[in-house]
Amino acid sequence: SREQDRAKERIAAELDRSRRRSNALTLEVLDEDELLAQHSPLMSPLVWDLAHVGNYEELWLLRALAGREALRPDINGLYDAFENSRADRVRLPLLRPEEARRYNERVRREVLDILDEIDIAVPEQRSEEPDLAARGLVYHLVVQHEQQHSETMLSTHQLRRGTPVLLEEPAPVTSLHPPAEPEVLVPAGPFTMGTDDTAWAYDNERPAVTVDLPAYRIDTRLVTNAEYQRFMEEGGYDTRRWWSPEGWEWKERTGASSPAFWRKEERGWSRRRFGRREMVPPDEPVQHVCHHEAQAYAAWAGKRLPTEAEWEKAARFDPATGRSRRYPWGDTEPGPGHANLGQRRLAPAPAGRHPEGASPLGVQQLIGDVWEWTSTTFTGYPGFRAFPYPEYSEVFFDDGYKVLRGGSWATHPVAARSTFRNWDLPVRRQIFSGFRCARDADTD
Ligand code: AVJ
Ligand code: FE
Repeated sequence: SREQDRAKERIAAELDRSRRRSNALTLEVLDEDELLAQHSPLMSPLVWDLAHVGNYEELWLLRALAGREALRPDINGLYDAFENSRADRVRLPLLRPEEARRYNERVRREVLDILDEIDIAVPEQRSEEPDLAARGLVYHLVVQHEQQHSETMLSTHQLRRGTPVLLEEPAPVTSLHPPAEPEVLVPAGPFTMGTDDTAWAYDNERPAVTVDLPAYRIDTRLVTNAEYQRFMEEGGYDTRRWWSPEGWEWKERTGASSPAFWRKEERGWSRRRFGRREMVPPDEPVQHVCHHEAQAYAAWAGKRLPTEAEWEKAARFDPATGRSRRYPWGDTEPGPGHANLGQRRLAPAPAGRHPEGASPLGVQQLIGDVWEWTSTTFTGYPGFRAFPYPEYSEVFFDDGYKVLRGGSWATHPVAARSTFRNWDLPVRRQIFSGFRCARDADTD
């Protein structure tokens, strides 16, 4: 059908776009030694991510969906994230960069060869159960997976030492329209959290559930570098009462006294960003803070982190209709005017750069810029069913991982929506993480 043809054209285009970005972050900018090297024990060698995305594509689109035999049974274990930890991957007999390129190209050729034959229509018997092929779900998962690894690769680039290799578009020269008020009141009442979408959503976003929240206030903007510096200058890192017990223990153990990659200069604070040293821009949202730092800042500010449900209600709920939207601005897909996504610039944008992306209540920058820490531990929604495999999200439930929301400047638009859930350990800060604060409605 015409509709399927169009959906398949989009799939082919998105697959191609993800691969261009994966290659641009690896084969095109670093030599073999750098691709094979481990730049940090927190991250895989870049050549692992590169072949892993191809191997994942082979697993889901050739073996699981089309029933093909394994192309390289000998390598599947190497690229299984659960068999080998990130720190150990450098010692595996990984495909060399040129072999990884050839392997990925072979997988992709076969994927495109059979795309025509796969039926991705919505089945007659409309089932609410997810199905690998229907609505293109498994293709969309593979596209999002590779885009997520391109963000992972960027974290590796940020940790890497040596000559800078990444280029970025210059910051746009536009006037800023920051929110008029620092926070908004979100009225009490139920809203729809999560989704029943079985075309793009991951299992952990399903099913849609009604959540009734008391009224609360949430910041209309992200916490900036200047604001965070005030916390630092007022002794934030030396004042135990702002920190949780685990947070204080983390701070004492690591000796942290600023966001990651910052350094004190005579003229103020500088930061290293993809190999270049620059002064910290005061108006940009703070990033590379861990959950503990975000929580301590919020306590110092007389506020707290939003819960995951509070974040999602702020990002979706339209008080005029009572309906939950897909994005803060509505249901249309993100364009460059809505949000800072997709690695166009390699940094978050100051408040007011994307007023078109505001929520109905006037909250800005919910999508893009920085992943926002919430106070919620990652778990399944009531009625959760693992799909297509428990290792995507279920094995991380109730294990101390904190939920992050909204996507960062490094997130591709196909993996950014108001129901999308990310998670990481509360001590991690190599990710592009920041936060905004919230508070109960009845505190002044
Ligand atoms: C959702 C970012 C936590 O990187 O561990 C990539 C995404 N899952 N490959 C991760 C993912 C499998 C995941 N996060
Ligand atoms: Fe992966």
